[in-house]
Amino acid sequence: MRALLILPTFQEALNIVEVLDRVREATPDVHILVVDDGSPDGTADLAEEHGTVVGDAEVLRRTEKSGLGSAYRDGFRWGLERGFDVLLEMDSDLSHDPAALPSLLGAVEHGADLVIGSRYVPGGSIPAWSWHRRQLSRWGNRYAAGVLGLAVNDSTAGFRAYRATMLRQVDLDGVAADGYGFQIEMTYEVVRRGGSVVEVPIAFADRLRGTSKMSSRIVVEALALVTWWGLRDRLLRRRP
Ligand SMILES: Nc1nc2c(ncn2[C@@H]2O[C@H](COP(=O)(O)OP(=O)(O)OP(=O)(O)O)[C@@H](O)[C@H]2O)c(=O)[nH]1
Ligand SMILES: [Mg+2]
Repeated sequence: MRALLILPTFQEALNIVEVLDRVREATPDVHILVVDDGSPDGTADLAEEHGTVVGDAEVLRRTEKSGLGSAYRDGFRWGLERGFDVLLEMDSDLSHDPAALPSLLGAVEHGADLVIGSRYVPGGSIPAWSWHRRQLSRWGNRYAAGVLGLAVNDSTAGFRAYRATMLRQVDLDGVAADGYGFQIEMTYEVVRRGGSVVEVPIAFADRLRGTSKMSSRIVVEALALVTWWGLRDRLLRRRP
C-alpha cells in the first residue's frame, strides 16, 4: 500500500529536522508532505532542505495560518489526487513518536478504515500534564463519545491513519471544525459511514521545543460543535 504522511507545521523550525529524520528511520517507504502555513521562522525552507536529505518528501506552502483542520483537508486532497492508499496524520512537535507509524499502518493493512494512535486504551499514556489539562482531555473525549455515540476512547487524537477509500467518501468541503473538533468530526464521519475504527496504544509526549498553538477558542469550538451535531442528529434520527 502506498502511504502518505501529512505533517502540518506552524513555527516548528526547532522540531522539523528531527521529525523528518525519525520518520524516515521508522518508515523508509512513506512519502512525506509537510503542510506549512507561511511560518515566519522558516520551517518550510528547512523542511524542503532536509526533505532532500531524507528523500521522498516535499512541502506544500500555504501563505497564511489557516488552522490545523484546513491544513489536513488540503493534505488529504493532495494525497487523494495522487492516488495514495493510506493517509497518515501526525503532529510535527515530537509529541507523537514516529516509531509508532508502522503499527498504525499495520492496522490499516489488517482492514481498519481509521486507525487512531490512542492515549486512552491499555498501553497508551499521557505525560505528566496538569490536573486541569488531563481532565479537559479525558472528559472532552467522554463527552464527545457519549453525545455522538462513538465507541472510541480518544477521538481528539491527531496521530492517525485513514484508508483512502474511506476518506474519499467523506465530503471534505463540508467538514467545518479546525482543532480538536476536526479530529472528532472526522471520526464521526467515518463511523456514520460504517467504517471500522481501531485504536492502537501510543505514548503521548509533551512538546519539548517551540510553542503550542492550542487555544481556548479551539476547545470551545469543539464543545459547541459536538453539542450541535449531537442535537441535530438526534432530531434527524441519524445517529450511528
Ligand atoms: N499548517 C498548520 N499547522 C498547524 C496549525 N496550527 C497548528 N499546527 C500544527 O499542528 C500540530 C499540533 O499543534 P500544537 O500546537 O502542537 O497543538 P497541541 O498539540 O494541541 O498543543 P501542545 O500539546 O501544547 O503542543 C503541530 O505540528 C503544529 O505545528 C495551522 O494553523 N496550520
Ligand atoms: Mg503539540
